[in-house]
Amino acid sequence: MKKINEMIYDNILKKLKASKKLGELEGKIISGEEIAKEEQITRSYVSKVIAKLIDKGYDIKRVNRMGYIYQSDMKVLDEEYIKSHLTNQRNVQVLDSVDSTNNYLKKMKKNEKMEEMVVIANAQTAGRGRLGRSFTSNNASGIYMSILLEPTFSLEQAKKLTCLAAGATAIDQLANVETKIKWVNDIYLNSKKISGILTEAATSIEQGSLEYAIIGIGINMYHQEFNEDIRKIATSIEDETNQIISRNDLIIAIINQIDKYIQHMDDQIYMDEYIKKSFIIGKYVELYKNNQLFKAKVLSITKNGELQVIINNEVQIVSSGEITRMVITNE
Ligand code: BT5
Repeated sequence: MKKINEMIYDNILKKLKASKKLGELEGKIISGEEIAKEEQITRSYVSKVIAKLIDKGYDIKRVNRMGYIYQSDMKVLDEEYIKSHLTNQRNVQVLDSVDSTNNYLKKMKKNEKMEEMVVIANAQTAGRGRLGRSFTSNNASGIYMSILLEPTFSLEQAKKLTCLAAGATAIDQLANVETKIKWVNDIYLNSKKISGILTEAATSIEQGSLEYAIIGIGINMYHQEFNEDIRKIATSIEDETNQIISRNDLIIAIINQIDKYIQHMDDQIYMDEYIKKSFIIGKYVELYKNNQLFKAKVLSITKNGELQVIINNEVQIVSSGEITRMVITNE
């Protein structure tokens, strides 16, 4: 799409916002023709600008042949607001669209010396899960963010960052729900997945030390039409609770909690939270290890975030790196 003129974009947004009076749920209807005339642009240009606003998270209803109704900016990401509410100062960048926020930080890190930062995208064109799997994140209905961390901790501790991020209870507090964790990186609400975490790190081979770590977090916030495969297993906070939670507020709460956990990493409080929320303890599972299938019963999760299981009457410890897939079974 051709770049949209910023002044026209701002004018249209202002006009839409002004149509809604304080205390009202939505603004009055504004016709596309009226906007086009005032801005001296075509109606198709108006509809392009509206599409862009919707992509950014503005709630704007299209009314067939009549125009547009402005509803709210509750879902719109606000760089400055997020930045000013973080306990630990760090740079925050909001993007309209990117292949993957994890990739973006990795590329930036390669090209320049960069301090700790957070990048958040309204949409990802190639959002990634673990082991080459993909994460659906193609519109502004979720949080898709990556946090770049400088190593204030060891490589051993970095291996537990996924558990640290998953143990963060910000979703529960803000949405007043009780989420559960499916080892190792999936967060569930009412038996469906609402969030996934992808932690990646760069190490120095010579020194055997950590160069940096990236925690990537995807959260389904608002209703969206998932494709058939995902629909069966995924849900969003809105679908489960009927609430529209501000993405900005949840982002702030998550980052602040992660920072707090990192500050007290040695205490491993996060691991207690992680274990408490894990729903696979006591369950029977099928584990895929080196393409081989093992039937197991989960006994517990260790302080290192590994799974303690019984396989063929023998107690074994398995780490997430060894397991390519895990399916919960009845027995
Ligand atoms: C994950 O992997 O769930 C990790 C997802 C991490 C996404 C964030 S977004 C910001 C940052 N940038 C990235 O590129 N990634 C991170 P995994 O456990 O491997 O789960 C992937 C599987 O979850 C897929 O194979 C689908 O079955 C399912 N899935 C895909 N999209 C989903 C969604 N939006 N909600 C729930 N499940 C989904």
